[in-house]
Amino acid sequence: MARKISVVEIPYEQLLDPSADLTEALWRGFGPDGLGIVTVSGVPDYPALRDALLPLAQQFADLPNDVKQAHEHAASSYNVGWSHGKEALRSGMPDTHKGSFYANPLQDTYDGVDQDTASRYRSYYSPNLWPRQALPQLEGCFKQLGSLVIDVGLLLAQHCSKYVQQQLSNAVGQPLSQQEQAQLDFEGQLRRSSCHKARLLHYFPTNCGDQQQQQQQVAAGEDWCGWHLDHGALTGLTSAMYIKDGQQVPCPDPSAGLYICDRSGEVVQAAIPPGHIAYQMGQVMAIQSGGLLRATPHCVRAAAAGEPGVSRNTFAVFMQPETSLLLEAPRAAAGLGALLCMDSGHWAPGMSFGEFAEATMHGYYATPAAAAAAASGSPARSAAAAAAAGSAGGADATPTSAKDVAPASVLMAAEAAVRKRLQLLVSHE
Ligand SMILES: O=C(O)CCC(=O)C(=O)O
Repeated sequence: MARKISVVEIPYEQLLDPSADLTEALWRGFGPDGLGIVTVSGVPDYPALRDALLPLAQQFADLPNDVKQAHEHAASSYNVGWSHGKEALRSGMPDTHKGSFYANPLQDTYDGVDQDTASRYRSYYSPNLWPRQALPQLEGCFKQLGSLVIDVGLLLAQHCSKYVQQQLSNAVGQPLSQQEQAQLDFEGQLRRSSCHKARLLHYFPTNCGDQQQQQQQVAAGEDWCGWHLDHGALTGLTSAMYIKDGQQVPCPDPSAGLYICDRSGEVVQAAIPPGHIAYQMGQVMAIQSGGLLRATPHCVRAAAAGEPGVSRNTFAVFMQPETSLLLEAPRAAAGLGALLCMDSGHWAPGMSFGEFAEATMHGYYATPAAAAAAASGSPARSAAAAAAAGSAGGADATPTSAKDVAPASVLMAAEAAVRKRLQLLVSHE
């Protein structure tokens, strides 16, 4: 059984103070030994907004099928509105365990985006599709909580910039150039972006629907959400709410929930307290920091057994830069070797975020034809293609096995050297 760990906590009051020194917390949470996740406690209004939104995941899932289908959007590869059974499980079977409702919580339309960009990146630049008649309260609750999670994430991004800039200027022994500082202005890049995407997730009770198939999948170790790295900048995540018959209930299986693969390859269970917002590091900031910040390999394990009829509901907010942002690793990081030891996935120098996201998505397609079908937004895709399309809006890349995202275990010797070097830099302050 995996160890349960508590995640590094940063009080909101500290985040609000731009001069607060969060070096230690950021090092422990996002540094080379960290899990790539921190939680923020004490955010005003957060508990009430979470309590208002998460039950709506259940209510949307309970709507008649034709209503849900009317809120599907194939042209965005199901990265807008309702998505169910479009992603694939590790076995290649369509994932019917969970349903997601996707939207950009900050804007409904993209009038300022040029036509070529909008049609190339339809998963980002397709208008929101709200169920204004079927579930009118969803839009307001989704936007309110989504905006709050982004606002707090921007504060965190600002501290991450400061942290990385300090480490890098210590490493080179001089202040960074203005250009280098601008490349590391994560907060500014995210504040200007129109590519954020939030996902209201509903994991159906493990013992509803095709019980035999579900039991076989859980017995085979199939996860509710497979191992992956988020390919955006930062992902805000609420703790999950379990619901039965419209009422909140305790989690039916203590081993269900979020798991993270740590830097030594050990899989641990991460607990997010209900009053905290968690932030996971994504590949974008990992690349941009030259590996000083590490992305989080994570998955969600299903409840193996328990009371019938209990669903899991949560909300993930993928904070992402504009598709045109050039993704660069800082030159000052070259000597640290940290970049060599991290999983930068399908990134290559010179790529924009949009190209990186596209490469990430296509990298997980089973065949070029499936990739092409999904890129064209065709609904007639294979489950594997659909799985990758699930990541297109900046959600997550869904690799086929844990080994795809556990690079630390094969690079441990090099990691140890880099860790020592970085530790010296941190303690040097
Ligand atoms: O359900 C969760 O707790 C996490 C969801 C997740 O990892 C994702 O949507 O990428």
